[in-house]
Amino acid sequence: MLSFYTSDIDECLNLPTICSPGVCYNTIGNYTCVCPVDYMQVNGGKTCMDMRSSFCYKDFNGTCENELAVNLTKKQCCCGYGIGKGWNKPCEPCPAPGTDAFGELCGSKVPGFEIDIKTGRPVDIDECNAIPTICTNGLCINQIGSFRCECPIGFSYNNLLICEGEFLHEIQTPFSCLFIFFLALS
Ligand SMILES: [Ca+2]
Repeated sequence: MLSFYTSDIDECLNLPTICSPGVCYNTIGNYTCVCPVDYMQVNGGKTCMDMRSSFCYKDFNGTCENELAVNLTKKQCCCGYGIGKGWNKPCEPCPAPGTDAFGELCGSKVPGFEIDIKTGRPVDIDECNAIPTICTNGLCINQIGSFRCECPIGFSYNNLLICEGEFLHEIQTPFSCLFIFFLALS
């Protein structure tokens, strides 16, 4: 016989990884996640967010490459615009933008955005604020969906996301000074 009341869906049974790596408890019309140490219950207890800080790598080419100078959470590393492609030791590749896995981790399938837990809408990630060492020696400018780093003269933006001092190409001889010097000698 059909119940007059809405029958309960067991989310824990239907979506076994919904609380991963936490434990899912089904309730009538709802569910809640109990999260392990270093994970935070977010989204009103609907998911567990990984709060562990670990190595973040700018590039991933079969293995993690170009380790950044600061440890980040997986979310900080993988979700910001142009930050990381790999995380942790041993190395875990970040999910590819546009995939469900990316959406699950970041809240949005588009890099540079996260879901505002209050409104449920995508909001820009302020990479300049979220990642302490980003754009070291330069000026970090947050942009909607991205950020940019302006390096002072003599510095260039490197693949570790910092402004690196360039070696002076050569010390140019101040010809005018030499000319005056020879004039003085003659
Ligand atoms: Ca941004």
